[in-house]
This record gives sequence, C-alpha cells and structure tokens, in this order.
Amino acid sequence: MTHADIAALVQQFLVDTATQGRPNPRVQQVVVRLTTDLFKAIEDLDLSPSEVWKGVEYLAEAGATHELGLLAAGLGLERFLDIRADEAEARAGLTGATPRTIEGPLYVAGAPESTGYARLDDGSEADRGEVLFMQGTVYDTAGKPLPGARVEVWHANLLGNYSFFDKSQPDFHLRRTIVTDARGRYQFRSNVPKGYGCPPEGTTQRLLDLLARHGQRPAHIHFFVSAPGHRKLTTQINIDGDAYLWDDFAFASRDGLVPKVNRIDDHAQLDRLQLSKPFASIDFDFRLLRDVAEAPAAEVERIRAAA
Ligand code: MBD
Ligand code: FE
Repeated sequence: MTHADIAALVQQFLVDTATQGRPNPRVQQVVVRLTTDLFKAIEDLDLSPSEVWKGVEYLAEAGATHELGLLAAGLGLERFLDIRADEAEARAGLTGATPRTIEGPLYVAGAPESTGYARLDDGSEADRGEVLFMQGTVYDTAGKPLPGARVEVWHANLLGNYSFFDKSQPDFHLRRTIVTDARGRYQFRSNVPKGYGCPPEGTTQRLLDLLARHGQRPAHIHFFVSAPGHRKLTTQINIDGDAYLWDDFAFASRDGLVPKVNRIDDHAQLDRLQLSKPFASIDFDFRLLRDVAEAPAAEVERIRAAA
C-alpha cells in the first residue's frame, strides 16, 4: 500500500466517521497523525500481525506495571521535550537560568515543608552512607536573591530506591520542600545518593536488553524550584565522579549541573555537627527566569503521585 493510500484510509476511518457532533479538532489532528504514522510503519517495516500485537501487549504491560514514565525517560522522549522547551525559551529571548533537566517518574507531591533548612534522611543509612550538606541561594537572572522561593528536593537512597515507590522507606523519606530564607538561601542535610537502575525484571529493562542498552542512571538529586512571578525550574544535579555520569539511560546529564563535591574533614566543623567522619558538601545556586507571556508554560501538567 502507498503512503497516500494509507492517508486516505485513515481519513475514511477516523475523519469521515465523525457524524456524532463536532470532533475535538486537536485530538482528531493528533490521532489521525499518529495512526497514519503507525500504519505507515507497519507497511514500511512489513510488521506481522504477531509483531503488532506483541507491541500492543508490551505497552499494556508497561502501563499495568506503572513503567510508562520510565520507558518515556529511557526512550529519550522526556529529554526530547526538554530540548524543545529549551528551544522555545531561546526563541522567547530567555537566557541566564540554571539548565533544566527531566523530572523523571518518581516525584511525589506533598512533602513536608520548612524554611531555610531541612534534613532529608532519617538516619537509617548513616552507617553506610556519606553525609551530604547541600546549600545555596535562589536568584533571579538579574542576580537578585529570591526569599520565599520553594525548593522541592527528592532523591534515592543508597540502594537507588525512592520512598513511596519503595514501601520499605518511611513516607517522604529523602523528600522535602524548603522555602528559602530572607536572604534567598536554602540548605539541606542528607546522604550522598547512589545511582538508579531500572527494575531488572521490568518491561523497560526488557526492551533495553533487546536494544543492548543498560538502564542505569548516575547518582543525582532532583529539584523543582519555583517563586511567584518566575518560571518553575525542573532540574537535577549529578554527583561528580559517578561511572555513569555521562552515560545516563535517561539522557539527563548536562553541563552546569555537575557541581564540585567538597570533602570536609576539618575537626572544628565535624565537632560542631557532631559527625565522626568527613562529609560531602555541595554549593549550588539556582537562577530562575522571569515569567513571560511569550514562552510556553513552564509548569508541565502530568499525573503525579501524592501522599
Ligand atoms: C529516576 O530516578 C529518574 O530520575 C528517572 C528520570 C528515571 C528513572 C529513575
Ligand atoms: Fe531520579
């Protein structure tokens, strides 16, 4: 069948049948396009019916096991949306912000809130982990500190697992919202996280195996940073030195998001913090873009877990 035949067929199936009132034009446009592209792929690749059903069943299983968000990250779909968001901001003349990078599928809304400082970990991994202090200032792109900005932070434990999705951790373990203080500053204490690996028996890893790809992410910490009148920033920092730093299966590593990790072994500091081992310290400032009408919304609507 030719591509023109396929386009005519989709028109006949999905457009000529719109006899029950007015179709939603955007939905119709998208469904017609995607169906046409799928039919063309089946034709061009000569997919067998068994292969087509295998694909349908794969997506059904990925959905049933809640791995479609993970698949979107691994296929580079989420990174692709970021590249387009960067292009849209560049077209609107917006520059000077902290680079964005993907949200990923593991955010949970409703984390405990505090001003200035929070401790993220409950101490249960203290014997195996390295203590981390991370601190900085939230600025606008003109360099003005933003008091009252919200820094939502979340990361994995030392096994690469995230609370809520990993029910062995307490609610909101390694998840907090820190409101910046009068000088626009935030600080938190936690443990230096470890990298994440896709569930080895999951649908995403099954596909990655067939593509001869790994499903590993380097150690990272996620952030939403928001302030009134400013564009919400979705980003992460990476822990420098991770073997997967520039080999992330989700393509989220970016220049500007790999801060130096300082090792503090000064006795006065260790005593003051009642720590018996040296700890890691990361200084990282966030710079937010002013809200403007010309750029697409920075807030992405997507169903998120809430606890
Ligand atoms: C993660 O922790 C993550 O951040 C992404 C993008 C995908 C899977 C696990
Ligand atoms: Fe993550």
